[in-house]
Amino acid sequence: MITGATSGIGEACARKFAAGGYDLIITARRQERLEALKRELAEMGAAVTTLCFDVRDLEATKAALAGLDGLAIDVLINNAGLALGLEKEYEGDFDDWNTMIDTNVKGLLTVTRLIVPGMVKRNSGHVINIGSVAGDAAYAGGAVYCATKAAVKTITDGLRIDLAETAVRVTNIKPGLVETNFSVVRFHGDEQRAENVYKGIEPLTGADIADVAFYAASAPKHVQIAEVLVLATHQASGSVIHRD
Ligand code: NDP
Ligand code: 8X3
Repeated sequence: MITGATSGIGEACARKFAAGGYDLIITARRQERLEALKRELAEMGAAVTTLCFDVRDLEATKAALAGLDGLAIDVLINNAGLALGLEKEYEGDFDDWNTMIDTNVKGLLTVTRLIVPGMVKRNSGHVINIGSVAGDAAYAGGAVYCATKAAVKTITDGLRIDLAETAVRVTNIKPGLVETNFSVVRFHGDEQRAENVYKGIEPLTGADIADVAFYAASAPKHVQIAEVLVLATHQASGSVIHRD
């Protein structure tokens, strides 16, 4: 099950796991894109269920997941998320803050809370959370987004501790710059500004992150890839990026 599968990292994960023989539950808010991806993945031989809901909406999330009717989920990729804005903290937009916190933190928690009990019952499963290098340290204009990804790190660590007595594995993948729709969303549709983020550096792709997620899920059962920081070669940290 992959949340936020209509674009970027989630979509790439869907392709990678389908190619690797998994059946898929793909979720996001845009039904048409889910259906288009479903058709593509079905051609690869995957059985695909689409669930259209907003992870910020607790009741809608509960209702959508209840519809799975006990389907066993082997791997949950908590990927749905976003950054909004790059303003100084003292000038930030209240709605942007709420959307980031509600999606990246509370939405991830909600899905986790609803899916993990089944994994515990079966004593089998894997939760892969998409954190970020942004969770390692704040960068200019990124305080609230960075804080949500620091929260993802802590929430992931806490889940791993709470599941240590089970065979369920927990992974935090922390990408750096990945060229997806992320920056277009961050800059509220300003494509020119979004393009500038990836100028002068070869960024990661969604497929690069999907490779890491697939590796973590494919590791022998006694191996738990707890955390992975994945950066473009010319990125050294959240704020050190060498550009030609
Ligand atoms: P995209 O914008 O390309 O994809 C984001 C996905 O999340 C979309 O499928 C979107 O689907 C879904 N989504 C967003 N909000 C919600 C919501 N409220 N409910 C359900 N689904 C939602 O960005 P990325 O692929 O880059 O981002 C994926 C994850 O990776 C995010 O958590 C992001 O923070 C993280 N990340 C990204 C990096 C980057 O540089 N790109 C680096 C590090 C981490 P829809 O709009 O259809 O709902
Ligand atoms: C996304 C990567 O560096 O733009 O989490 O915050 S960054």
